[in-house]
Amino acid sequence: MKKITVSALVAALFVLFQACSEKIETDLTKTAFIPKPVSIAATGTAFEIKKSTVIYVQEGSEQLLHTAGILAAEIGKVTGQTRVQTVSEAPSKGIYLAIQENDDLGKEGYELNIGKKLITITGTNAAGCFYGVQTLLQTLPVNTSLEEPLYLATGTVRDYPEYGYRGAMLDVARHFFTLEEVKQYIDFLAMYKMNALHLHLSDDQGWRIEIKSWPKLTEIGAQTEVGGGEGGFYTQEQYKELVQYAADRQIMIVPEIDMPGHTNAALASYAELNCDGKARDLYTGTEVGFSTLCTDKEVTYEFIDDVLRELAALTPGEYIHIGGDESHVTAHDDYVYFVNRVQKIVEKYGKKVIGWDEIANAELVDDATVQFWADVKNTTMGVEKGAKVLMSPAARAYLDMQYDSTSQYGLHWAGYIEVDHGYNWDPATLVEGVTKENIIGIEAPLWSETVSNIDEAEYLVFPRLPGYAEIGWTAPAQRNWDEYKTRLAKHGKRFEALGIDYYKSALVPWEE
Ligand code: NGO
Repeated sequence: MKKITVSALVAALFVLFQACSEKIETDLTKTAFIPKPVSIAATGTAFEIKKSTVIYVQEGSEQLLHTAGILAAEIGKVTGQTRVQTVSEAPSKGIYLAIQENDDLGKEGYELNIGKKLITITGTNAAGCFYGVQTLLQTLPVNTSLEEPLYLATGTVRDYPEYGYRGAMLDVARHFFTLEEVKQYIDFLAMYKMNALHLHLSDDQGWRIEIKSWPKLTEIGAQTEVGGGEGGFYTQEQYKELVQYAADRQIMIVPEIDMPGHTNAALASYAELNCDGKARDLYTGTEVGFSTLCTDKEVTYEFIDDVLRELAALTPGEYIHIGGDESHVTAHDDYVYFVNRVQKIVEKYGKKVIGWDEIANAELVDDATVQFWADVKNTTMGVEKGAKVLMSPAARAYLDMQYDSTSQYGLHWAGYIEVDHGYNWDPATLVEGVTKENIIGIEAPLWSETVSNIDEAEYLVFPRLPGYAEIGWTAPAQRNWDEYKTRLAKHGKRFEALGIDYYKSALVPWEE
């Protein structure tokens, strides 16, 4: 009888084990990536992640180190611990993150190469590397235990986004969300390669950011919220912490001060901002369109100058959002005069203007962006005036719209948005006269009249958010609902593992 060596036996057992174990997936193309990458090529073997697997980082980039830290924390959950080390040259095994110029991949692109011994993630910049890491994380099985060996299918993903702005909004004014809750929201965006978080920081019901030169905004204006709860605000120190937390995940925060309407909280805090010089009462209802700053008082512009100066100093990102929606009690000419002046203040502090589509009624400064939410005429007028467009059509992309009439939370003034309806549209063809060249990207806003904390918000955010992320990232020709829903179905387990209270839409074949 032929002698069987120990190593041959081990090899045979390994093959047997591989064949028997459903855990080992060697076909990378079967991974349910969201957003869908530009290209995936499988090589049919597997990389084993062990406790000893080291994450190597090309030396010289703080941002890469942060990204490696985030990757190590995630892999550490399945291996117990994972070490990060900077190196000056590519290693021969382990996981390696590096920045490498690659004209084919554009500014945020990356290549993820999973070999049998070495996983390499190269991004054209730090953002690209971060996205490559997110893709790698989606290849990790959900719910693995520390005892089981962990294999990843090998192959190459090459990838880059369709749009440069891929965002979501959180309304922290109608209901206040704590720092921890906003960080959780940021984590959701990061998982799906979104890169902008628009914070709606002020509205009739609350002012949520400390402004040192106008302290009563928070002493008075932050003290309540919809329904009469206690409200809250971010100190400038806390806000900086959020900005940094987001930046570590390649997300820019776009702060919004909504004006001249949606300003009751400010009008309650300072009597002089009202035309009649009388402070308003705090407001905890959900009506819109009843408040306005006094557009012909100089103090109004001194106020805005101070607010925007302090806000710009807290904002490394390029944009400041000036709101401008639903100013129903501001006369048209006053509105135009006001928006013209406020845009100049934003420019003075070195930032680009974004506003809801109504701002197109003003003369727009260069580089202004109009956020389409409701009015096609405003939006096309904005384009004619040379503005860019951010696509947030309420009837498609509002995260606060209900799924159907049985939805627990949400509104339905713009209709119901089931998961397929939220996914099945193309920003570049939705509005006649607004084409890809005009569009900076897409943003899904979550207004918070009906949700008061992150757990309630999760029901509206998931499972629609990944779909908006994919619309922003993946070319329309590569997207189709029937295929997408099978990938989304596999993310249900991920949501559960993260404790996300998602809406289990009957349209998605969720995996048990
Ligand atoms: C509108 C309104 C908001 C509401 C939201 C609710 C815009 C831009 N202004 O969208 O104040 O909260 O609808 O869906």
